[in-house]
Amino acid sequence: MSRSIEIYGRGRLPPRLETRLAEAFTLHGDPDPFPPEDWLASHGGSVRGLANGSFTPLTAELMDRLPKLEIIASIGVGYDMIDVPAAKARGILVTHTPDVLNADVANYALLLLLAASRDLIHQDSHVRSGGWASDGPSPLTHTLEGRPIGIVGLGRIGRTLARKLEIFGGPILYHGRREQAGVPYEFCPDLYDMARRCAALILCLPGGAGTDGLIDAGVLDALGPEGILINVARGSVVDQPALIEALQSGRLGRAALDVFDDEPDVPQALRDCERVILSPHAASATVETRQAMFDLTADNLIDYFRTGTARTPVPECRDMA
Ligand code: NAP
Ligand code: 8YV
Repeated sequence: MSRSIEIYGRGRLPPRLETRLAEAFTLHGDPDPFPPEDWLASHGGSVRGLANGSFTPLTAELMDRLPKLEIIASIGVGYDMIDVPAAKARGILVTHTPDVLNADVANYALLLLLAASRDLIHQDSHVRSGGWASDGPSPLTHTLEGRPIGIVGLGRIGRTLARKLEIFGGPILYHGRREQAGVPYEFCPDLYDMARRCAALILCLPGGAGTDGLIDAGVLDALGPEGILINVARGSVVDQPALIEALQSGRLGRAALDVFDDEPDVPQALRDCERVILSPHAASATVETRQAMFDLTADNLIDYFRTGTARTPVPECRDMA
């Protein structure tokens, strides 16, 4: 690979990715989360590739300051923080890291579902606090066996999760913009109807303008006081104030959230709420899966500059790779 190719590593790159990119290219680290004027003036004109953390917004304005940019390699499968139409309009290819994280993200959704339904956090504190010894066992919970479970977004992660949910023996329903061919699960075109029928809803769809606030007060009410909401997708897909209201009032049973509106800031009202399990966007955070994501990010950049073709362009850019 050629050292004459300059790559901009945005956000704090993980060491494994940094090492691979530094071996192949001239790698510029991020000066501060946002590049100051003097950095842009000295490097902006020569950067040809960019590795972007999936929480870091990448705007048209920044692309305009990088006139030689050819490829943005996003570290993660969700790319809602990148202005893809603006990138395409400038001839910039965008790649992401699909599939390599399906199993661990699905496993984490399952973990959150089981923990919420069996009240695991409270069971743990009941023992630690001495409550078990002083007051006896904690209240009974509800089983998931044979209960209907709904997945919103039956894509790569959603399908992986659906297969794992089959162990509970209940109906698996899904909602999306269209029915999927060849899956043994029931398609529900009406999200409210699906929420009414399900014991739990698990969100596995992309963030961004098309899904903003899709899970609104009506969906939460349909899920109801015994219902469980699991979000491993993006905070933006849920109306967060409506969720807080539904949890506080008991109109929604429980929630377990890996993602939030304004990460890493989580509203105090959620942090104070006993009906919710909170997780710091950790669904893909295993050593093995993160290594696979970092390697795929590096491979996309290396392959692109070696052959002109990247391994995993985002769907909107497949005609460019
Ligand atoms: P995917 O294969 O593209 O699947 C997304 C699914 O969402 C598709 O089946 C799509 O079906 C559905 N969908 C899209 N727009 C929709 C809408 N407006 N309403 C309802 N359904 C819609 O993506 P994936 O690889 O499974 O990843 C899904 C998302 O998970 C990512 O975009 C990311 O935001 C999130 N994620 C989070 C973590 C984490 O750490 N918590 C890790 C990885 C991924 P239709 O086209 O039929 O509607
Ligand atoms: C990661 C994610 O936490 O892939 C995604 O869309 O949200 C997660 O896998 C993130 O990408 C880490 O960079």
